[in-house]
Amino acid sequence: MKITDAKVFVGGPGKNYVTLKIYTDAGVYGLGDATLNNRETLPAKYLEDYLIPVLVGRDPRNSEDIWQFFYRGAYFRRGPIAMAAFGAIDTALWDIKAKLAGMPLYQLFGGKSRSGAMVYAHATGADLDTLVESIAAHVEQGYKAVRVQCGIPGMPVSSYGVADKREDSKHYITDFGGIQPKIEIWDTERYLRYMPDALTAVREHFGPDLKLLHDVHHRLLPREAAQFAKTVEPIGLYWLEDPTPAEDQSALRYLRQHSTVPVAIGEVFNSVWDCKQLIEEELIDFIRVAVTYAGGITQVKRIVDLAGLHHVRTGFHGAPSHSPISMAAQAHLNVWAPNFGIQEYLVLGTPECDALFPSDHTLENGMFLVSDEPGLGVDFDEKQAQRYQYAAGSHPVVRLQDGTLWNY
Ligand code: KDG
Ligand code: MG
Repeated sequence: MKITDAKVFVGGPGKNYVTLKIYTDAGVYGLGDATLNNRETLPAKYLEDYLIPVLVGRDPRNSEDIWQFFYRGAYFRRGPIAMAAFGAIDTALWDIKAKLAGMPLYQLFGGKSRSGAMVYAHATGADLDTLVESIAAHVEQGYKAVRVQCGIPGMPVSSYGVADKREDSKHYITDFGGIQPKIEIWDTERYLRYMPDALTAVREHFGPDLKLLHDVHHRLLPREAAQFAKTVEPIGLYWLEDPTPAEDQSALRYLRQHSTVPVAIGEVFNSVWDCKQLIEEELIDFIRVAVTYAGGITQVKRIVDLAGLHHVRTGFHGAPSHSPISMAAQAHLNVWAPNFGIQEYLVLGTPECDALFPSDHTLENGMFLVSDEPGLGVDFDEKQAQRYQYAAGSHPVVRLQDGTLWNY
């Protein structure tokens, strides 16, 4: 059995999804997602120039060997661009394997450990009242867990994860108005003064059962993060995400010594090596890697297994940038993983997105219910894909009030 061709498609409704389709001589094809948010053309180019020409002719069933071949063969290993490209190939090969087996993908991992995966949605408000409304709307729809991000009084531009307007809430991460980034202003002191009270008010309003998550998006120094974690401890957060910049992993030791707040990290990690120290030292509670740019299913499954040895649960990244292909791959991992925690899930299901990626995965009462179709259970409509093309976009860039650059 041989791979006969592979194509890359860039574009989508309001997103630059990077979709890989691998064709075989057995009449079965596989799908992968290499959407590296805001740098989408790079994994696409990596696939087209360096990987696809070497992939054609290989046996698609040897997904492990193909992964190792590209990873070791690159010599300059890891990094989000390469890992997104390898990940797309790997996901497509698992899709092919499961289709050949005539089974939904989760069966190849060991079957279902649960009926569905609890997801969390994003609630956002430029002020506390709007945030409370946004949370209430999610609770009404059946969500058991929400991430809460709130504007900070006196902050000149809204802070991370805060939509200026309610209808912006799914698009605040990327501005598709061109390659020139918007500037956000950050003020740690105001954040530290305001956010604990805002989170307390939310907890009091919604009671003890709703799972509340909060994303600091790498903005605090280790001592500030420890102080924040200690202060918000009585609120009973489900997790505190990315309290410090991801590069300095030992910073988490300081936080751990001062607080028992559950910590979630890893959305910018690309390999098991990035996760190793945090997991082995038990400095985190949830690992946030994504199939999209952490090397695909082969690599992420390895990370999940390592995490399981250290009581670390999964909380895969699921920002709106991921396409339904990698969200489906994660859904299969989620129903299998013995150490599953929660899944971030921003409903992608606009009619345009459903037409481009038809699937019968469903979301019911805040639970993601995985399809039982053979493979990933998601398809890609090449005709629909012709409607879309790449649009330049950018994440915001963050500065302090005096102009100093800070972490987005
Ligand atoms: O591309 C960057 C986004 O994926 C990121 O900012 C979203 O932090 C994020 C989250 O938790 O979803
Ligand atoms: Mg995050």
